Amino acid sequence: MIHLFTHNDLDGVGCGILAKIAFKEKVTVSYNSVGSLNYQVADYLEHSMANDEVYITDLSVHEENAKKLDKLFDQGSKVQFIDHHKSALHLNDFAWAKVQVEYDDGRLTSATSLYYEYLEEIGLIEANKALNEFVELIRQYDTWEWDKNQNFRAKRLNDLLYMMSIEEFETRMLTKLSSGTNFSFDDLEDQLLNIEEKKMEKYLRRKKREILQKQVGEYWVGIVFAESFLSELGNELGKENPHLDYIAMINMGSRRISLRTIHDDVDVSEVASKFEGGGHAKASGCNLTEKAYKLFVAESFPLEPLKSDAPKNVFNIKESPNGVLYDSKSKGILFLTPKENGAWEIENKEKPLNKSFLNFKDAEKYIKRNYAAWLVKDEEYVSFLIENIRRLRSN
Ligand SMILES: [Mn+2]
Repeated sequence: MIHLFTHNDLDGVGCGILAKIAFKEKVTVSYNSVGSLNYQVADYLEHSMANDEVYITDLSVHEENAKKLDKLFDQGSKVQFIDHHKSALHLNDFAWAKVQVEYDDGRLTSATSLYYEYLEEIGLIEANKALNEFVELIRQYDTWEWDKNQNFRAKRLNDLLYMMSIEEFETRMLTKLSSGTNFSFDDLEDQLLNIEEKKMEKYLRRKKREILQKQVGEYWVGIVFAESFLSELGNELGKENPHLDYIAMINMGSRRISLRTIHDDVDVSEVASKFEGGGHAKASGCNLTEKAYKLFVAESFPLEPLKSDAPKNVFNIKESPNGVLYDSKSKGILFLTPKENGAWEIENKEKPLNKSFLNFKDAEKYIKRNYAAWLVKDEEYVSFLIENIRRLRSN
């Protein structure tokens, strides 16, 4: 038998689909989470037969499994490991491993693109236009190149996977790819994706109104209870609240926290490591441990959600040379005014705060963090300016 062990995300499933095209019914594909791969591989190695072939893609094996695979390889079995994660580069010491993070031209690789090239090279798969497109969409999704290229087809392909079971997705893709011409979504898939997008927009709007802010350790954190569309939600909340260091999305059911940041000087994998977790600098996850529960849930429960900035203003806009008006529950009205050399000052209910800020961003960060202030609507701004025009002119 031929076995493929691969990741259960789009890049891993892409490898599974390629294996089914190459080996047809001779291959058994097992989709794994990061946590389950080594158990599955160890279990398989206990029962493997002499003429079995084993492929592992998009996930890394630990030392013990690597040694066992090496033994199998030495005995003449077909073993091939293909991955694109930096963390697996050390496995290149083995003759059966191919780990490559980027191509010679600088583009990042994905497991699906590497596996596709491998299968083509040894003549097990024949390249065609549909397959090229399919593999490239997955590569762009997995490396986030789609975001830079605004390649929404890549994003939609990933969304489609999460809207159905892996088996159903496989069947659909295999049918689509058998035509060999262009890779495109059919009407039903387009409709499903449109409905899902509407659902997501509604969910994000609701969650944006539920965000709380508090200090946890050295950082200011935006906290929201959520369990769906986490990457989109984390990204939007981060962009909408640049005064927050990171966003923590709490799933009470699974007792997990997802952490996201848009800032280069914040590393959320470090935060996650304090609560039995880890990941990347910009996106990571951890357990809702007792300590985390106290900091993120119990202490935030009495807080009120943040009010968002008025979205459609023409006059009261950030960095306006005429000044920018905010309101807050604890301090009342706050008026930010530009001074010479780009500095900004704040007055609170007509009295200066006696603080000067290097730029608008710092001034806004200060009132948003300390007073949970929000940008008021144009109407309020205009009446404020009319009422205060004399005083402001004489300043
Ligand atoms: Mn991958």
